[in-house]
Amino acid sequence: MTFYDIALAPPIQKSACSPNPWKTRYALNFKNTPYKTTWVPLADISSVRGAFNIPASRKFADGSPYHTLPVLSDPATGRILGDSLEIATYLQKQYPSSGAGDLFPPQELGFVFGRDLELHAPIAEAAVEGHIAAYAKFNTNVDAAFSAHAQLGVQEFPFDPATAEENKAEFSRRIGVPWEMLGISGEERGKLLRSFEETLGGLASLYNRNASGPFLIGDRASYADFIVGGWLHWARGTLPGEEWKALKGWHNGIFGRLHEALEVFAQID
Ligand SMILES: N[C@@H](CCC(=O)N[C@@H](CS)C(=O)NCC(=O)O)C(=O)O
Repeated sequence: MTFYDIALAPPIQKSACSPNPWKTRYALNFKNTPYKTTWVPLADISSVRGAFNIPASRKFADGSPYHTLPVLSDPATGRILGDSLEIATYLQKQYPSSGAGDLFPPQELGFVFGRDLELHAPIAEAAVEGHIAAYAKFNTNVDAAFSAHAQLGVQEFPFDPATAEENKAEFSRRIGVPWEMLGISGEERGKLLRSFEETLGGLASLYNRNASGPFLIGDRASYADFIVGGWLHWARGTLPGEEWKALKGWHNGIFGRLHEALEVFAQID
C-alpha cells in the first residue's frame, strides 16, 4: 500500500506533525499491513490528490474543494481512499484480524466540544455505519477541540524552509490574515494555553474512566487513542518545547503517558 503524508522541514520523518496523516500511520502500524510512505510537499497536495480522481474530503467556507492528506492506495483491491476515518474503517473491514486486531472496539466516547468554530474550512463528520458512528463523532469533537487552539502552533510550524514563504502566503490567502498576524504571544497566548488545558480536561476525564490506562480502554489501544495521538503529534511538532513539555504533564500526565505508549505504533518507514 502507499500512504501519502505531508512533507515538512527536512528531515521529514522528524518534522511530520499533520494530525490526520498521523491517525493513518498509527492505524497502518496497528494493523501491521505493509506500506510505504510517499511524502508530498504542501503545495503539491492538490495535484497529487487530483490525479487520483477522488473527491476532496473537506470544503473551504465558500464551498470550494479543500484537497488534503492522508490518502491511502491499496493495489490489492484497487481502492484509493482520501479521508483518515474512511481509511481506518477500510483497513478494519479489509484486514479484520491483522496486526493488533480490532481498531474499533465498541466503547463510549462521550467527549463533546461544545463551541462553534468559525474555521476557514469547517470540520465535517464522516458518514460511517453502526457503532463506528461513536468514533466519527469523537473524531469531529477532538478535531474541533484541538483546532480551536491551532493558533498556538503558528509561530513554530515546521515549514520546509525552501517553500516556507510560498506556504505561508497560501495559508494567509485562505484565512485572509497576514501570516505574521496569525501567531499569538504574551498575555493572549497564556489565555489560549489555559483554554487548551481546560479543554483537554474533558478528554482527560474520559481517560480517567480507566484508572490503569494508558489507553481509553486500558492496555489496549484503539482508533480513538490514535485520534488523540495524531493531535498530540501536532502539539509536539508545532508548540515551543516548554509548552509541549507542560502539555504532557497536564491532568496528571495523561497525555504524556498516552504519547509514549503510542510509540509502539509510531514507526515511520
Ligand atoms: N477529513 C480529512 C481531513 C484531512 C486534513 O485536514 N488534512 C490536513 C493535514 S492534517 C491537510 O492535508 N492539509 C493540507 C493543507 O492545509 O493544505 C481526513 O480526516 O483525512
